[in-house]
Amino acid sequence: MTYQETQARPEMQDAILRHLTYTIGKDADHATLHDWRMALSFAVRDRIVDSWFASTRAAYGAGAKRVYYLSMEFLIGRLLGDALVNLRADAEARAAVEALGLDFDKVLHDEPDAALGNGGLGRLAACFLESLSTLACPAMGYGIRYEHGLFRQSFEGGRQVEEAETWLQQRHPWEFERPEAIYPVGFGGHVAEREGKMVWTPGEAVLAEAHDTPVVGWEGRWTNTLRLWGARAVDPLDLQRFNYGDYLGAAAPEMLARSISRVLYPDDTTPAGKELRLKQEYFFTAASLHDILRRFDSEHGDIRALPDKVAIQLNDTHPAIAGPELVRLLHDERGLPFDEAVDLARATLNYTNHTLLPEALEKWPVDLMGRLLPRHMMLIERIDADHAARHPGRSVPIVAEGEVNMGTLSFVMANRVNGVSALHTELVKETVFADLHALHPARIVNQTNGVTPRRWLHACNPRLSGIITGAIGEAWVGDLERLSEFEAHLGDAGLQEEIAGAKRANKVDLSNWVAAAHGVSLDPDAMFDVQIKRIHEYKRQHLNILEAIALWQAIRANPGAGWTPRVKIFGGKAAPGYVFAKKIIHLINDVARVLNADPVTSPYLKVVFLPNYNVTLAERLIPAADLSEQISTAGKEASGTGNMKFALNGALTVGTLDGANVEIRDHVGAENFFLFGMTAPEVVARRGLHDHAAQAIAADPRLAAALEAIEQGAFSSDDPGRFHDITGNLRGPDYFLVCSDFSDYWRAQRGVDAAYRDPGRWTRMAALNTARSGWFSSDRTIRGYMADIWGAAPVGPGA
Ligand code: 26V
Repeated sequence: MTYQETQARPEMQDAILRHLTYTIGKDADHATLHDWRMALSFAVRDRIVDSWFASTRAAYGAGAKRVYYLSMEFLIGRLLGDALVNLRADAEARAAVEALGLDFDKVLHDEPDAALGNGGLGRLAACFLESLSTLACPAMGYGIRYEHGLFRQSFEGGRQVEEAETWLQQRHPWEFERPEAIYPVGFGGHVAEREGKMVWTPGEAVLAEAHDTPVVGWEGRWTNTLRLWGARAVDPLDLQRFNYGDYLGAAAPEMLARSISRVLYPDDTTPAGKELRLKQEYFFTAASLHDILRRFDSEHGDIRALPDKVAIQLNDTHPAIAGPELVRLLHDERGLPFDEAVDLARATLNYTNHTLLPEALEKWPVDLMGRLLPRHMMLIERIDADHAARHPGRSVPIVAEGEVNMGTLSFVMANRVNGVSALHTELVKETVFADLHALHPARIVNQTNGVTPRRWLHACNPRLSGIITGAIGEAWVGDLERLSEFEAHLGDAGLQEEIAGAKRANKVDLSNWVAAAHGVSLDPDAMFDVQIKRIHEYKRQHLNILEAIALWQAIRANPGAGWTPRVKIFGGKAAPGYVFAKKIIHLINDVARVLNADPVTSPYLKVVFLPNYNVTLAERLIPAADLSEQISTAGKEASGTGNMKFALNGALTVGTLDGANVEIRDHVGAENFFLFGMTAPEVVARRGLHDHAAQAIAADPRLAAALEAIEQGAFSSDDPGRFHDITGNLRGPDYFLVCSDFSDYWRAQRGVDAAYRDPGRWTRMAALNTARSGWFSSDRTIRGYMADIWGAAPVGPGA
């Protein structure tokens, strides 16, 4: 008899102690915080496994269609708190941990933040996994088990410093190694024709080894798998070299192979290391497809049924090699005719576009592709010729000017292509894929992004969550559109006071943490104005800091004018090779130092740049924010997802008509959103004016004075020329139209000030943002993918 059959399920406390003793091998008297966190994690994991097995059995039993989400990035953050909330075991765990004499929050905060992604694209993948489980859609995420996630950021003299991230140096309690799921992945070599068939003989191979992490949905009813591949050498040790005493050389094959899953690329702005990036892409795509076909074969007979049973989503072009790889598997290895292989692959694959920025659209040199993946290069050319033959004279080449355009390849090989907000999808149709859209007018669809309300409201903001549940019951957590019921309660003055009190308490918590962790004191009664996201010119953190400088100058000129106290909080990382973005960070830090030391202005205006922005920091900041900065140049931000998290947590947005801001404003009401700036078509027209920046500066003395202050070294007296790159750019090309949008941004911000001075009005607007943001749940997004793209249905018991 098993342990479970002979005993009633042990209480949480017993389970923690059992794991502390038998899994960790420590007794309670000598256990460290880390030991306790591990023991709690294993106790929680046990409960997830039950749901996991039941889900796997149900999916097999139903012969259900599976969804496979292929993504280079999964920005999952910490898992313990999230798992406890979804299992509805957080109160029980808190009581158990406290009964053992420990601080529950300290135990949760001991977990490293798994940063296997750069930003929005990776976090979206993590929210999607959680929603797929919540909706009981049989699904699997596939990615890479990076040993080092996104770099750790600190500041030295205001400059960004990068250090390797080390989340896997400790044992990772959530994953299960799967030594039986191991596949060789080949590179290089040659292709030869044998008996009328093309045979690829790779010159080298590595092994892809699976590591599975269960992803539990709301209320633990369904659990899917995140399968991450680690790279290993086929022959880990060169024994001959070892025996000759060449110990380093003997370990070389293993080192080389492992380098494939060693680090997450922090955006490849430099050509260096490009080859390794392409290897990473093929490595995880090939292993995933192999695994998917193996599972398909074990359940179904005829490979022609593949699109009925399998839907594969390519998260951006990073796994675009899936097109030729699937054709290779079906045609070369399984003997299907080429045309049929292409049609089957296309019926199975779908592609999501996440950016229109030309520098972010992947293109691979033909010689690199041909050297690393010779058979795939041949197939890409054949797919290209086949597409051209099907559309004589109108085709768009996949291979052009010595490069493989991965966006075109993805489009040609996809059943559906989607954008991530209504505006972005229209721009995808009109710009990058205009010609392909004309050939395939039904292929592009929109799926506006969403965020999981479990992590991004219920778990991170328990005060507001409790108030909502008190008013409308708790069904909203699993069905966010029901938040609209909250609106009917907002006339209640008592409830408004509670909402304001919760925000204030969240701000006190944040202020205490900032004081303790970073030694900066913040006034919780000041407006908390927050911009957190990757640092990029199009996101325009420099517009925000220019406004701070202009405001500082205005306060200095007239300190008694009744200014609205404000704290500007920044967070975000710059790609290590992105020099301009790093300058923006340095400028913000230099401005912060001067402004915060100014006794006249600092009661009204402070600036802080919190280092090492990650999922965990977002969970602290978003519930405490009053104002959400969404100020990208219109047409450049594909969607944004932080914008949704802020609105849901009752922050008001100051923003442009870009990405999902447009839809947020439609939902929350124009009167509850601070709009400014040019529209996407106005941006394009304005760029046509050769001196647009000079005109804008000449028309706005505040902007002119702010630029001059930077140029005169007001924030860098030791090096007045430090920011000439930034001011020179703004006075010259100013491609992202910072100067042209400045005056309207200033106007909108003074409107924000006036609204904040009326606390009743502010709280009502904030609460309406929460009540009307239910549509931005990733559950709604995933339902859209299931219906319009995957043709997938939920399966019991969670259905
Ligand atoms: C990648 C790169 C790489 C090369 C250098 C410049 C650069 C700039 C941006 C990117 C972003 C790649 C894709 C991405 O993360 N897009 C984000 O996807 C989110 C989820 O759909 C969306 O909310 C964001 O608006 C979008 O920027």
